[in-house]
Amino acid sequence: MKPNILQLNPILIPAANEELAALYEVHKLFEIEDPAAWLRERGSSIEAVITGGHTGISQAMLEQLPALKVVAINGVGTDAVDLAYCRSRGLPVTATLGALTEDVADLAIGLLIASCRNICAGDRFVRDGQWELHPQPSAIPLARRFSGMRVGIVGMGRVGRAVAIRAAAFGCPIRYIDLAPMSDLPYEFIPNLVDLARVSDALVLCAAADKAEGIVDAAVLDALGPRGFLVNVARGRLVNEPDLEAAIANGSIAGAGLDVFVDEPRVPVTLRQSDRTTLQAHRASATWETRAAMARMVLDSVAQALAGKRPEMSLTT
Ligand code: 8YV
Repeated sequence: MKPNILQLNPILIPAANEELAALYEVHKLFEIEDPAAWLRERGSSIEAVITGGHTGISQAMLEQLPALKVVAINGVGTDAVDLAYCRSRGLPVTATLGALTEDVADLAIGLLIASCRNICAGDRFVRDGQWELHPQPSAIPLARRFSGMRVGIVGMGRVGRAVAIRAAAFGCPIRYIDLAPMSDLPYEFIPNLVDLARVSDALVLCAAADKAEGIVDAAVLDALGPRGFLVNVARGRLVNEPDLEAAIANGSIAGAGLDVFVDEPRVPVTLRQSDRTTLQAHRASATWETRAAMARMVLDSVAQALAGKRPEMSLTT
């Protein structure tokens, strides 16, 4: 009999789904009509869970899965899983460490350039026929140069470092904040976020959100100032979203490039309607290349755990 596994999020790589279906009895909770009833009846048979970084799994659900041998996160964020609880159960929680670094950093730079150069507003201007109606060059305000901008990176993990390398190639001086300075980095460490915002033209959020809710608030945005840009490719809840809405509405920052939001897929109307924002639907890792690499890691983690081995990508065992 094939082991039963529970999938909380779709995987978008057909070959990975075929492999999963060949090896396991795959139950897709997102397709089940009454998930609560299903979990009550069948939860005890589940040996592996596959979930997304943003979705994670609640402790209540974990408690309904007594035979569980692994939680395989198809992502790097662990903020939606109680790692301490999983550790206490001896349960491996795995992540796709390293698989999505380059794509997330690429999107951060893309959002930053798009924000500085008003690329999306310019696209709408041409697309909507506004150029023909307003052909004078002054119809679109001048943009802001990205090259050479002072970039402040919040969270110098894999993604933060990859953003730094890219921004440095554009001649940007880099400063960063993290829990402690990192001696292998050539960039200036600033221990306080308001101070970092004050000496940055752009703040790029790359931090884990486990213990950092609402760290970008009105004080940080004010310090970034009316010529400053915010980019978030990490988690929406790093930002105090009402404070960001106010800053965008009243121009106390110049703009924001956002891939993540507090209550996805709901995005506040102020952020949706402003020309100061460039928005994405949590897409930073959404390329064929990265999602295929992530799916491979997920498959390997599940296989290792069900074979009684410690998964190579385990963060808890
Ligand atoms: C993924 C993420 O898109 O890695 C994470 O933590 O939030 C995302 O990059 C998501 O996990 C895909 O399921």
